[in-house]
Amino acid sequence: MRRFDRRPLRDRRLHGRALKSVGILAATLAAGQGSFAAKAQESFAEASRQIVPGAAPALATTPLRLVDPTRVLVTLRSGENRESLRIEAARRQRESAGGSLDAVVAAIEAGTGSSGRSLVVALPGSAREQNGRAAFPSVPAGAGDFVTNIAPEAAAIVTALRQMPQVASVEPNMMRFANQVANPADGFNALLGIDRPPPTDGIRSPSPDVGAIDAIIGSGRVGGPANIGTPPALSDDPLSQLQWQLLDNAPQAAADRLPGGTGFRTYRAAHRQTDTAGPIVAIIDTGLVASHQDLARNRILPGYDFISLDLVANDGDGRDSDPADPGDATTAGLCFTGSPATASTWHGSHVAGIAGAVEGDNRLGIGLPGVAVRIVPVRVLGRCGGFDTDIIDALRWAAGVSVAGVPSNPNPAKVINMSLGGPGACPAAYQAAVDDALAAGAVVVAAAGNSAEDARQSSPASCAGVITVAASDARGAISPYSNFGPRIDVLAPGGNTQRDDDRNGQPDGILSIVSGGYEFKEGTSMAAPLVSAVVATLVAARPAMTAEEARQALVATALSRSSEACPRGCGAGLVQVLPPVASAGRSLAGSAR
Ligand SMILES: [Ca+2]
Ligand SMILES: [Ca+2]
Ligand SMILES: [Ca+2]
Repeated sequence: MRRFDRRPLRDRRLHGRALKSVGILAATLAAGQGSFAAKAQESFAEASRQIVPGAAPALATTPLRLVDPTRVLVTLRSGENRESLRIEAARRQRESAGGSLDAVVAAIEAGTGSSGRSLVVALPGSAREQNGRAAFPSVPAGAGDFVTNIAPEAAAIVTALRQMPQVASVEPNMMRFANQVANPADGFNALLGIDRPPPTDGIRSPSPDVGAIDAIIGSGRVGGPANIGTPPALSDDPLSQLQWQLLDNAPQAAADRLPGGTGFRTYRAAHRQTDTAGPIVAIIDTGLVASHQDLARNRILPGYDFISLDLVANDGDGRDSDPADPGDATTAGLCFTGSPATASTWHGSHVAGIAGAVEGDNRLGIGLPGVAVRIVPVRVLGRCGGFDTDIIDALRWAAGVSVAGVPSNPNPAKVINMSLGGPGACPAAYQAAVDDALAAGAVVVAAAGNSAEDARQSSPASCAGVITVAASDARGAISPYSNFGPRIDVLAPGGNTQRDDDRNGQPDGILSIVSGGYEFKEGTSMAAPLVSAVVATLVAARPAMTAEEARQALVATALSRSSEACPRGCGAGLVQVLPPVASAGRSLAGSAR
């Protein structure tokens, strides 16, 4: 999360680790993959003893909130709706002297995006964009009421709305961010040959990534001495050998298992022949690079682009039916004064690939985790992040709830993945949208956030009813960037690109698709979609499963963590997918037969 404050945090963390004589991690960034050979000289047991996730520094800086000065989120009390609010405002307008409430009535009448108890109200007096750059006030989190940072006439409307008995809350429309840690792995991605554009010939024909990976796996050229062993293939997909998160779980590392494994290897062995029409998983993110060769095109369903501001959208228009990801690169100063230039993340494609958007056993790239899910790409994040107003509409739409001004989703999702977030406890407007999605039958999975802080201070991770996922490394220990605490439901592999605990000479990031190839990333963003994949296996066995039943099944099969591996709380522990006959889902699966 917080794309813009990741870099200083990472720098501090690296510095702190270097002081703990794990200086090879700092060298990783400086020297590329060569430092991983040094890392490989530690035994796995030695590495496991160095679990110090609690050593991650607390955030020293106050994170910024980027607030849209032109819109607010109004959440009404139970039983109220926009019409009852409008009537109340009109009554107060008649009784007031001087027409001071005219603007309030007009704002309510023009309110959009209404769905039940939620309303988006436009505010006068400011712009979101000036001269092609964002013009958002940036407000330090916890700096008090946002109305002090918006135009006086807008603040007057907010104050008047808050006085209406129908109104439960008036909240700022904030920016949220992808929960991806700034990626240090780009240096060795060149080794994989993935900086090149994808080949355009047939999907099953030989492709550069196959040859590149042959040069890496098992050769010792990169990994140095003492590899644990070349893992047996998870599938026909050559890069699946780098998908350590899918290995089975065991206390001691071996060729086909890791302490950080989740059991998908065995699961897939039993489910290779069932790749037809799995559960529908919506990915609420940056969109999808639909031209990627490894995408399972017949399992990508129509999505939607919910980004309303073109500065964010980067596609020349507002909302539309095309969720393709045109990139989210920014120039310096685009998002706020002093914001750095950033490269495109292709975050949504990466997340979708982890959840199962790729083709399995096609002898290309990476493999599938569990069942062959169908993917609904829903675009909400672009340049600078994404607004609450767009994310909340997207969440409802993904679940099949109607959203004003948008055609209904013909393929309501059973699982909704949200690898995004921002500072602060769950806003009422988010909770209302989550409640609507749950009521529609969806299971909502959210990344816990990457601020190394209590997940109760991040949203939507902190919203009631979502499955909140912290990130772990190949040892099954919480990753140092991961949020933690009592709000976490389960831990899942999000990677740690500063470690090589599986001893293959590659950083232990999570490999997935990006524009032009594949990339290791790390973050709770990468952990959440693997939990979505686990939920998909549960839902495949029992389609009517509720979100709470899914959460209980995840908790029942998770492997509890020691206080050393997870000192500040990661819920039930490391998530596991188990074949239905052996899992806590057995009775659930059985009842569906
Ligand atoms: Ca658009
Ligand atoms: Ca593949
Ligand atoms: Ca590795």
